[in-house]
Amino acid sequence: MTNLYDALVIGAGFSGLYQLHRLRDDLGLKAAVIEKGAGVGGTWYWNRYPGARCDSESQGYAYFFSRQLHENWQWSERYPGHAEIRKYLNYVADSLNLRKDIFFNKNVTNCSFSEDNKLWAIQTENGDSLNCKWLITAVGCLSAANVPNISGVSRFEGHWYHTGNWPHTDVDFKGLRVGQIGTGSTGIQAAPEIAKTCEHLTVFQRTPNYSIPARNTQWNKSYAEWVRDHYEELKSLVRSTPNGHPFRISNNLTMEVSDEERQKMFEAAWSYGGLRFRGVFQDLLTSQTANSAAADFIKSKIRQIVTNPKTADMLTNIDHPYAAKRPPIDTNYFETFNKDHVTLVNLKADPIAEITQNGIALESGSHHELDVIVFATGYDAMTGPLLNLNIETNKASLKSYWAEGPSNYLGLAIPGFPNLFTITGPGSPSVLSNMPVSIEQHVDWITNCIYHCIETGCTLIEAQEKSAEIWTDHVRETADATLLPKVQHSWYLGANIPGKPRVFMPYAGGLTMYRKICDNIAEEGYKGFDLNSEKVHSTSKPLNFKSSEASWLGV
Ligand code: N01
Repeated sequence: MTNLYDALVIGAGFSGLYQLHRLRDDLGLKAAVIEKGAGVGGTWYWNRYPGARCDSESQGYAYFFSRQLHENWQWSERYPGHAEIRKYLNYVADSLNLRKDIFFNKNVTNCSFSEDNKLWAIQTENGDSLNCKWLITAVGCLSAANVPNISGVSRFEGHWYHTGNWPHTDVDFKGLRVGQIGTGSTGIQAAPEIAKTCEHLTVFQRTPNYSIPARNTQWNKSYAEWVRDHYEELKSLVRSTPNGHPFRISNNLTMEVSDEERQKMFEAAWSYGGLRFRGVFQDLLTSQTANSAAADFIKSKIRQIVTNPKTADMLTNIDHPYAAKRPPIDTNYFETFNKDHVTLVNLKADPIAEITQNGIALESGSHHELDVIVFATGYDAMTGPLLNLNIETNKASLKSYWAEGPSNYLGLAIPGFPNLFTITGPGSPSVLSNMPVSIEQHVDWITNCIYHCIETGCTLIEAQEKSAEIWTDHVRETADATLLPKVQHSWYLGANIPGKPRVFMPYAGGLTMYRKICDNIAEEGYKGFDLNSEKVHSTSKPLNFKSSEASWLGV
C-alpha cells in the first residue's frame, strides 16, 4: 500500500463507493477506500440472514447520480433482497472501476489526527498505516452488531448467530430447534423464513411490534421498462420527498376525514402494503390521536390474522405509538404464529434467566431446548460504528467528546476533529429516510466542501463548537415535536445498549428541509465552520435554526 493519500474513505457500502467515485473521478484526488469485508456492500455485505431484504422499494433504492447506471440495471422484485443489493453494488463498483482503489479485509482500528503534519493516520488491524488529508467515514448506521450480554452464551453447545454477522454459507435449519431472540425489523423478516425449514421455532419477544404487510412481488417487464425510462421523474421524486422514498405523503389529517373514510384509507394502505402505510395521513407521528387510530387499526388486523387468542394478545400488547420505533414491514410474520411448530414466548412476563448448554432458561424456571440461537437483537446504532474507529487528535478522543452523547454539526462534522466528515452520522436524517438518497446528498455536500477548500487554499476545516451546540439542540427540538422520543426503549435513543447516553440521534426534520439547510450553509461560505485558508478566513456565526422551520417529520 502506498501510504499518503489526499483522501481516505472508510467503508465500501453505498456511501463509500459513491464517495470514492466523486473524490477520485470528479475532483481528481488520490483517494482510496478501506473496507473490513472481503467485498463491497457495507451493511449488506454482512446482513445475509434468512429473509434479509430492504424495506425501501427497489425503484427508489439505488443511486440517482448517473442515468447510465440507472438504465443498465434492473431490479427483479418490489423490494430488493440482500443478494440482489450486493449484486447491484458490485455492478456499480465494476462500472465505475472502483475496485482497484479499495483495500479489502482491512479493519480500521485507529484514526488519529496529528497537529504537527495536519494529516490523519489510519491504522488497521493487520498493521497497515495510511495517511491522508481528508478522512471520510462511510461506516453505516447499523453495522456494529449488538449481542446482548446474557449469561451462559459461551456454554451453549449448539450454534448461535447474530443476524448482522451472518455466515456466508447457507445455514440449514432442517430438523433443528431454533430460538430467535428479538422482534424488530430484522426478527420480523427472519422468523417466517426460519419457520419454513426448521423443526421448531421459538420466538422470544420482549417488546411486541407493529408491522405492515410488505406485499413483495416480482417486477413485470412493463414496470421494469417504466422504471428504466423514467429516470428523471424518479430522481426528482426521491429528492423532493421528506423521507427520500419514491412516494408522496398525503396532506390529509387523520381526524379530518369521517370514521368510514379513515377506515377505508387504512384498508387501502394495508392492502397496498409497505412503508407507504405511514404516508396515508400526514400527522401519524405528530398527533397521538391520529397515531392511536392507526395503531388500533393495525392491532385489529393482527387479531384477525392470529388464530390463538393468547398469542394474539401477546402480539398486540404494544406499548408504544405506531412508527415511533422503526416500523417493520413483513411477509407472513403474524401468519407464522398459526403454525403448530412455532411458539411465541413473552419475555416481559418471564424474562430470560440464562443461556444453558442446550437452550434458554427463563426466570420462571421453564427451559426451552434449542439447537440454534439466532440473535436478531439489533445494533449499537449510529455512534457505535464511529466510536469503534477510535478517532482521536493530540487533544481529544471522540469517545470522550461524545461521552454524554453525540454532538456535531449537520451530522457531518465534529468540532475538534478537522478535515473529518461523517456520512450519515448521528444528527443526520439517515435512518429516518431512504438511505441511498440521504447518502448521495451527504457525499455531494462533502465533495463540494472539499472542492471549496482546495479552491480557496483552505488546509483545515472544522465545525465550530457553537454550531454543534445549536445543531444538536435543533435535532432534539425537532424530535420533540413528534412522538418519536416517547419510546424510551428505542435504539433511536441508544436505549438498547447498556450505559449508552440517551440522546435522540437521527434528524427528524425531513430530508428536504435538511438539504435546504446544508445548501444554505455551503452557499454562505460554509457558515458555522472555521476554515483556515490562505485566501479566505471564515469564522462566521452559525445559522440559528428554529424547530418551526423544520417541523415536518420524514421517516
Ligand atoms: O434491531 P432492533 P433490528 N433480550 O434493535 C430485542 C434496520 N433494518 O436488527 O424492543 C431480549 O430494532 C429487542 O427488544 P426490545 C432498521 O432500521 C432495516 O431488528 O428492546 N430481547 C428487539 O425486539 C431497524 O430498525 C432493514 O424490547 C432483546 C430486537 O431485539 C434496524 O435495522 C431490515 C434483547 C432488536 O430490534 C435494527 O433492526 C432490517 C435482550 N437482551 C433491519 N436485546 C431494511 O429494510 C435486544 N432485544 C433496510
